[in-house]
Amino acid sequence: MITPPAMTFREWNGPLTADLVREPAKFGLGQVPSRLVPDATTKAICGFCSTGCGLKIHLKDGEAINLTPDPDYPVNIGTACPKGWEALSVLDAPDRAKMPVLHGKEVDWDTALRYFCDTMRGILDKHGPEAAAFLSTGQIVFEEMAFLGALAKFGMGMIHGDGNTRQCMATAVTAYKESFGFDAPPFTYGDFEESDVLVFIGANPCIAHPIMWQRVLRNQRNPEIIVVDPRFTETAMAATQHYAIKPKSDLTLLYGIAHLIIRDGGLDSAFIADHTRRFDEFAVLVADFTPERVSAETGISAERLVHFAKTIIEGTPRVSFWWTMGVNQSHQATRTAQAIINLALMTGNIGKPGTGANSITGQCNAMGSRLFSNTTNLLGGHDFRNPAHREKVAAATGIPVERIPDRPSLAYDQIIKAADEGTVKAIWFVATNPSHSWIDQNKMNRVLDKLEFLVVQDMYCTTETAKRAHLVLPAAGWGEKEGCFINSERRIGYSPKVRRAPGQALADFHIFRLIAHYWGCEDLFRGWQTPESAFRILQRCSENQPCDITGIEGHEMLRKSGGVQWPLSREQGSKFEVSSFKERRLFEDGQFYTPDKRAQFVFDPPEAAPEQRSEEYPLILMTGRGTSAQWHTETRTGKSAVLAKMMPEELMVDVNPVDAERLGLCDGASVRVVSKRAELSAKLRVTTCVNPGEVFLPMHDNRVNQLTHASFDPHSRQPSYKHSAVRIEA
Ligand SMILES: Nc1nc2c(c(=O)[nH]1)N[C@H]1C(S)=C(S)[C@@H](COP(=O)(O)OP(=O)(O)OC[C@H]3O[C@@H](n4cnc5c(=O)[nH]c(N)nc54)[C@H](O)[C@@H]3O)O[C@H]1N2
Ligand SMILES: Nc1nc2c(c(=O)[nH]1)N[C@H]1C(S)=C(S)[C@@H](COP(=O)(O)OP(=O)(O)OC[C@H]3O[C@@H](n4cnc5c(=O)[nH]c(N)nc54)[C@H](O)[C@@H]3O)O[C@H]1N2
Ligand code: SF4
Ligand SMILES: [Mo]
Repeated sequence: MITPPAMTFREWNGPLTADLVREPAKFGLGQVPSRLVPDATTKAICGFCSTGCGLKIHLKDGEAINLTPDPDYPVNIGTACPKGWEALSVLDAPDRAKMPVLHGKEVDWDTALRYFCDTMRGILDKHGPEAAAFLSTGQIVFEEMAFLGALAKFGMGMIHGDGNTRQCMATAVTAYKESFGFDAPPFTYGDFEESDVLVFIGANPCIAHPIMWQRVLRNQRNPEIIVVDPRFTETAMAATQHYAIKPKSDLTLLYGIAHLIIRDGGLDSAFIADHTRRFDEFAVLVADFTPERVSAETGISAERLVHFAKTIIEGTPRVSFWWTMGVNQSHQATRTAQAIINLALMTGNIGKPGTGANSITGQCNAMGSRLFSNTTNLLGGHDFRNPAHREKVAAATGIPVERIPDRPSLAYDQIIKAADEGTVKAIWFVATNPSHSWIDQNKMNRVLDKLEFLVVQDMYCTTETAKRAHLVLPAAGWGEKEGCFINSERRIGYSPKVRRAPGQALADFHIFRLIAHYWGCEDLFRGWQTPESAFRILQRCSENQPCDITGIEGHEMLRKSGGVQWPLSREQGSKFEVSSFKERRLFEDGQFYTPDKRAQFVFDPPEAAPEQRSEEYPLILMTGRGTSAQWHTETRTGKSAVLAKMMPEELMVDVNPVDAERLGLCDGASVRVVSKRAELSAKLRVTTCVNPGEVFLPMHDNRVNQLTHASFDPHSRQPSYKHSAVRIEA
């Protein structure tokens, strides 16, 4: 039992019983914790994007009062973007969730947790294990994410649970698994600096990953920078070549480039023969993608296509390919990502400095969610369907094997469909705000309103989803709890607790421990006392997997070393020295994770996007990030006065001058943007940054997803947020 005066940050995450929720003050909740040395500095990892910047947190009397970017962290080397600088101020917002709220009334934790367990159990007992689901996030530390997945599935008996990473990274996961045999982004950020040619496809890092872009700017090799984006973005402006293709014509373009690389002698035949499979069939497919055809379908002239291919051929062997949501959010997203992978494989641009087929992740812990959320994959990148994998994870976690489901979850959209049809009756949302962020939002909200039980666990009580919830569980946020994130280059970084959460908000980790206790399954989770003990369990789950992290000596090693990229097996760990392990890329030996160690060419012919222009809706709406100061649904960044100055005051819709003239509208006009599903008002921004026939809206306004057309990639089930038909009216 812990005694209050000796309370430390670590111990807050320590043993917990129901006493805690009855007498929170006794356990230090509502008091300033006493361990931290006054006026000292500690190190953390930013909790917004997947760049994973290191921050120095400055403390006074045990509380974080300020922060500065960490000059010694290998990721950001002393820089941070506006969100990182403002990470502490958004914790002080007045709408922080401070108490559990049940049917609109504040209640104590004991009442909330009894209600949660009674209601969930009632639904699962009455309707079976498929009647309740959880939907989690890439924005909490992976020890918490794994705890949620383990608790819901192994403890409470759910089968279905997915996360907002479905909206974001599912495509890259599926593409890598099929092509490389495991979900394994191969790069290290050093590759930004070591490339001769960087190709960005459907990515706008100047806005979405500004500190990765800083790494590009450090490149001393005078690189060619190619951007493939229908819009003339900030990144396209900084590039040396911009290909403003027709929306969703990427697959055709990439096959056309492959065609030209074959035609113009750019193949690495030795690499293809020794390390890949199915190239010959791929070559047959791309033979039809002549420059003439590709030019007609993409809107890029044949001469420019040849120049694009020539740049890759001449840049080889140091060409790196980078992609983000312009690719992952498409009706043929997985095949498009694989068309990028195919280009890297056929030119041998993989496993060497400055190369790679590199998917940039989105949220601070998207990579952690891919490996450890226990949703699509069983903990540690395992397969629920594989009996040997279930046995292994049972042994590693001490959970009886019969409690591990023998099939993966339904995908997010399938869970929502099941809720619409009434088979899923309860959903528990943790750290995600789908009432704003899900595609075809009005439909989503109608489904949410049908649920018998909607639980939201969030830092703020005012999110669009929390407002619809029957029960809101108040959560501590970044900086108010400890644990690890895994960034885009597979770097695992530790972030400490440097603030006290407001009111009775608790770390998600604590909430899960309490639920295990109230549910009566805490015996199964004896090993999950603290984030660090959960980390140890997850290390055991990762053993002998491509993502093996058994060589990491706990959180302390991560704190001291500037983060560690996976894998780090026990054997590698025994030789670990910071200098030699600072930057590592995968596949240096040309050995992939497939059974025959060869990477696979995967391809399918291009198809048209489901919703096309019509007379009534003649424009294609694209959506995405607006400014580097805005984060998603703005629950956090919307609370900073500093960031507010860096974003537009009103929603602006970008329209080409040709369309504006046709509509007889001028810059700044008030307009309505109308799709088959809904309409919204916005200010017109007349700009050549979008092509005629195309318009753009930032995703941060909570009405934008009312317009979007719900279509999904068939393999990854990721929503295609960037292709809907609309019209504009005065
Ligand atoms: N400031 C800020 N930074 C963020 C985030 C944030 O909300 N705000 N979110 C984070 C997250 S979770 C993610 S996933 C990343 C997303 O990072 P990005 O993917 O870079 O951002 P997006 O703006 O969604 O989309 C990138 C580009 O895709 C283009 N695009 C649209 N349609 C097509 C197409 O058919 N083909 C091609 N080639 N391109 C197309 C858009 O014009 C856009 O410029 O950002 C992360 N970083
Ligand atoms: N139209 C359109 N829509 C899109 C996209 C697009 O490009 N266009 N992009 C999609 C993409 S890539 C993504 S990733 C999604 C993001 O969609 P969401 O996940 O819905 O967006 P966020 O605003 O990041 O929501 C995270 C929530 O978690 C809460 N939170 C933060 N930290 C914690 C914590 O530690 N604990 C708890 N319990 N809560 C916490 C925040 O307050 C917030 O409410 O949006 C998708 N939606
Ligand atoms: S680039 Fe990403 S990780 Fe770095 S400070 Fe900005 S939001 Fe944080
Ligand atoms: Mo994302």
